[in-house]
Amino acid sequence: MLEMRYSSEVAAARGAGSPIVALESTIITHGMPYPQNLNMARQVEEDIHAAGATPATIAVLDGVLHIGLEPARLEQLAQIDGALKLSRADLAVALATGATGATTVAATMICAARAGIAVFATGGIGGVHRGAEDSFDISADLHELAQTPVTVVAAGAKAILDLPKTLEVLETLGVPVIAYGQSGFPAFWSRDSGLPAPLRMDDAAQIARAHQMRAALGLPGGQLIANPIPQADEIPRAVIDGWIAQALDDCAGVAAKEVTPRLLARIFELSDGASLTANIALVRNNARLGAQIARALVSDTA
Ligand code: PSU
Repeated sequence: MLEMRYSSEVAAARGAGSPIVALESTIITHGMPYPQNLNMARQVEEDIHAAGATPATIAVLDGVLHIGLEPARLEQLAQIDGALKLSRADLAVALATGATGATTVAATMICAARAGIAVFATGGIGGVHRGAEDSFDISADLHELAQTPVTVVAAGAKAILDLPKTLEVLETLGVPVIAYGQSGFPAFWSRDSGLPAPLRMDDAAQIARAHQMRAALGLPGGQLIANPIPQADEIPRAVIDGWIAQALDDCAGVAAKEVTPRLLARIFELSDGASLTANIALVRNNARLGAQIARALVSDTA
């Protein structure tokens, strides 16, 4: 029924029991313009190789669930106009109807868990949008973290969101939010949001152990590893906050799945590309940490 197609390198890594890091595809189709999106996707895969793990970019192509994309397929996905943005609600319909779409954090977690992949690296998770008290716009990513056992490495939640409310919802859902190497919760393009992170860990092996402890306790859900953007690549909060405010103003009236892509695209324009440079740097940084965690998980279970 469900056809999962593994790339040759992911199939080999599964066979050998070697570490794999899942990657999402919405960041490719909806998060960045072409050709930077393709360069980013390739660089991130190389970073994971260099760190001793195998990348598995996940997407739905013509109704087939791909776990790992061969280079030609990755190139094709990066250029598709009108690829769907698939979250938890859309995944089964896309597979049943032969559609082509990219997976969000939520959908990538579902597919990774299904393929036995425990670690997933992305840019920033979705969360509670500003004004959610009126719009009720809360990303399905948060509920996914509460129910699907995948460790997600992200640079916090995107700073376009209401970060205090995002942290509140994660707490309500019982999702461990663990800052890596610092005490503050990172804010995507900037290292610090000014908000304390609920938990802190400084070591990939300990993060891997915490992942296993949740399973041992019989707890559903994953953990969010909030990995700050490297210092040299960050955009100061005062600077990015100005662009975010302007973008929110310019995108007033945009709703649902369109909100995040439109805001990211507007901030890209306003920042003259600086937001994209930072975004690429933070995804690569998350990929490297994801590979370390995946390696620690494998050596712990060997
Ligand atoms: N990280 C990035 N850029 C992105 C995303 C993550 O650096 O575009 C995507 C992820 O796929 C995430 C989605 O799940 O943005 C959030 O969308 P929404 O707010 O509509 O749930």
